[in-house]
Amino acid sequence: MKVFQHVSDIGDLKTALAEAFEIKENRFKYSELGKNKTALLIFFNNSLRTRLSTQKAAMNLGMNVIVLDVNQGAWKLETERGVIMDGDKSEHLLEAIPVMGSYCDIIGVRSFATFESRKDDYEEKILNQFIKYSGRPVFFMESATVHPLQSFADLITIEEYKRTSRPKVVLTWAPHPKALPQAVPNSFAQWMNAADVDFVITHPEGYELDPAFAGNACVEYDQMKAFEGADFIYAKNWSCPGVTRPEDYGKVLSKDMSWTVDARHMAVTNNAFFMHCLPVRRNMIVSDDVIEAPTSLVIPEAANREISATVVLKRMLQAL
Ligand code: AN0
Ligand code: CP
Repeated sequence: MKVFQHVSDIGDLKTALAEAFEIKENRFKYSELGKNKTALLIFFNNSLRTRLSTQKAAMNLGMNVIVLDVNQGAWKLETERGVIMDGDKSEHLLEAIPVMGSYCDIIGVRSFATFESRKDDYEEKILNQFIKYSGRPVFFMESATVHPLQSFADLITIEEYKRTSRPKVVLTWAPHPKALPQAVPNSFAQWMNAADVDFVITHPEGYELDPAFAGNACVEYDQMKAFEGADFIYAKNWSCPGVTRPEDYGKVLSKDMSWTVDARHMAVTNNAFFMHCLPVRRNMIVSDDVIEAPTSLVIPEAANREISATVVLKRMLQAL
């Protein structure tokens, strides 16, 4: 595997899940594979889980790890070609990327949507430059439009906890004070569409996900109706994807607190498990009682980030 961006990059999901459970059984099984290989993890944005779980995954495989927080200590980077660099940016991404590539064997990058241009975000302008100029395999640690390590961990979690062969999985929008990216719901939709689940998306009008990710998934605008009989509730806020009105891209269109997932919502489900990628704002996205209930999977879900990252790095090491 040279790029880990979309669900298609991981190939057959049953095989990927079998590999995940093999690693979960013994996470050090491939501890010789990464000997004298270096993973470089580049963060343009904050992180707790991705930072720790991906480092742990690299260490499971015997790799060396370097972490760079671009905004803390590195030179401020220009990303546009052709600009006269007479401002506060000291270095261009076009030099920085191959330099970073020269110090490692595999690169992971986190670079969120900036919401400045829908086109630039959805064309993955930053990550595509890493793919093009680093000379290394690149895995996405949440880009402008996708968060595949999260979705793979989510799939592993659903596989572990499902009580029926084809569970009903509901992705629900929930309110949040600030504009958040669409990367998590985009990837979750893409992975659920590829998995053997009954998948439903619910959100207020205007929050329609890009069809490249939502595919043919069922969209139900009545949240309570969507929750009926659900086996898994996956909550997430996202800002306007700008599908129906491009001028609204990245905007907060609703703060409707009736969408906060609480006991009233969970009561109509099939005693559903609650999932969220974290970090989560309590009593905005989900009530205290729902996230603290025995049916809340947020901690095992986060723990599975180590497993998804180990599988992805293992595949990349095997293809070096
Ligand atoms: C980010 C997001 O919504 O994409 C990261 C989630 C993993 N969340 C925040 O910025 C709060
Ligand atoms: N879920 C997730 O990616 O968390 P971090 O932003 O803390 O890495």
